[in-house]
Parts: sequence; C-alpha cells; structure tokens
Amino acid sequence: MLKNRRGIPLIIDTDPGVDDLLALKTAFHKPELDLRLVVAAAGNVSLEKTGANALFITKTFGGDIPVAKGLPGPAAADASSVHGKSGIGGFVLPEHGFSFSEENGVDAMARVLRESERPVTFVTLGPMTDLASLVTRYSGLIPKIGAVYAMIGSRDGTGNMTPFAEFNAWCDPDALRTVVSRGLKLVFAPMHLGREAKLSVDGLLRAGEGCAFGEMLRDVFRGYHDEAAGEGYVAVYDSHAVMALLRPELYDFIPCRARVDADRLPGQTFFEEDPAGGFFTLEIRDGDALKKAMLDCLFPEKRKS
Ligand SMILES: [Ca+2]
Repeated sequence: MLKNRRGIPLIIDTDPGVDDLLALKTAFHKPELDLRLVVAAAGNVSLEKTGANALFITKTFGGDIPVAKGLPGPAAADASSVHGKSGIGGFVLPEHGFSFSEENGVDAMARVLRESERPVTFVTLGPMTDLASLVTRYSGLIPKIGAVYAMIGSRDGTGNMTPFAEFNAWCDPDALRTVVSRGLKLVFAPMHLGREAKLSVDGLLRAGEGCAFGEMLRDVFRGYHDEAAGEGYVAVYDSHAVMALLRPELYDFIPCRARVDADRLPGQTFFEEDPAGGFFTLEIRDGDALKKAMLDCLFPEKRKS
C-alpha cells in the first residue's frame, strides 16, 4: 500500500470498544493523517479482547498498519454492560490470518517516535497506561511527541464510572496524572462531548448501507446498550479525539489548566479555563455540522460511489 507520508504522523492507542471502532474507522485512509501504529490498551474489556478487536478492525478496514498490544492496565475495569462481552457489541470476529507486531505497544511507540523525521501526534481513546509508560521509560523521546488528542476526563468533576470520574480516567488515574505532569500539548475531548453529539443508530446504519463497515455495524449494534445515550443512540465519545484532529474548525479549543485526582476520588478531573494553562479542552461549535462531518468521515467510500 502506498503510504501517506505527507499527513500528520499519528499513533492511536485504543481499547475497542464500540465508539473506538467508529473512531478508528474515522481515522483510516485520510490524506490528512499518516497512521503509523495502532496500540491496543486494556479498558472497556480485557487486553486480550481489545487487542483482538483492534487487530481485526485495523487490518480489515485500515490496511497494512502495524498493531501492537499495550500493557494490561492496573484496574479490573469492565464496560461490557455497554459494549457487549466482546467489546464490539454483537459482532463475532471471524477467523483471519492477521497477526500482531512482535514488539509490545510501548516499545513500538518508542520506535515510531525514534524513526519519525517529524513530531508524532497521539490519539488516546482509552486509559493512558501505555502513554504514561512511554513518557516514563523513554523520557528522551518526549520532544518528538507533537500533541496528544485524548478522550478522557470530564470538565467539571462529574463522571460516568463513579459520580466523580469518567471511565478512562478512573481506570488508570496515575497514568493520566503522569502524562499531565510531563508538559505535553494535551487536547482533551471530555466525556460531555459524546453526549452532546450522539448519533442515532438508525442514521448510522442508513449511512453505512452497502459498504462492508456498515454491514459490520449492523451486528455490532445488536449487542450495544448505552443507557446514558438513550435508546436508539450511540454516544461517540472517542470520535471527537479524531475529528478534532481532522476537522479542527468544528471545535473550539479552550485553553485550560488540568487537575487529576489519583488518590481521594481516583480519576476525578477538572479543566479550568486559563489562557496560560498549557492544555486545551474541546467544545463543539456546531453540533449538526459535526454530526454530518462524522458520517462523511466514517463512510468516505459512500461519497465516492
Ligand atoms: Ca475507548
């Protein structure tokens, strides 16, 4: 496959997860992005399952992009009540001949950074275990990290895992605190964005009619139940981290400070507006335009037909 070496060099760390699946497909085959590595994180379901899902999704729909397994993660987290036992709803992975990279995910990230002639952007869609390990073990490579677009945390100290903590932040609060402390350019896609721009499942399936990914989604959504989004809707939390990179004009990037509690109320985050804060938190500019763009980016094959 011809590599797109003019797009933004990119690594995605992900714990698929139904909304991860949508976010990954959004990032595949985009001229703006040069996706060099996908790393599976533990999170929504076990590393074994997120790894299997990330491998199949990436190789089937993204092409010849290396996929590596990250670290198991500290928390016995599980969101299978939303995402289904497999992590991707009612879809059953078929037999295939795809295989993981031999390196572990953190070493693979370090290698991509070392080999890149330009800074590499990260998109993290799960707990930050792998990225925290990278910036700790390979701190000399931090200058080669361009920016981190992360679906994690909430802007006001509320949560969906506990009353105080968003799921990804709760799973590994120490990792998030480590990453926040290292002076990276972090762009936060907090929890509330997923609920503000939720998509209707019917609309999503209609948009995907006639293409292989759309067919896969029919099975995925047979096993997906997101009470927070409401019956018939999917909260596309993770897609915002990718969409903000692809279509920044659809978001306001609010400069902020970030605080993470890793002790008293683990995973509680606060993003406070501050022009000198060093981080950014996203807000949606125009929800209708964004939803349309999300579908266009998910199903570019439909636009060509
Ligand atoms: Ca995720």
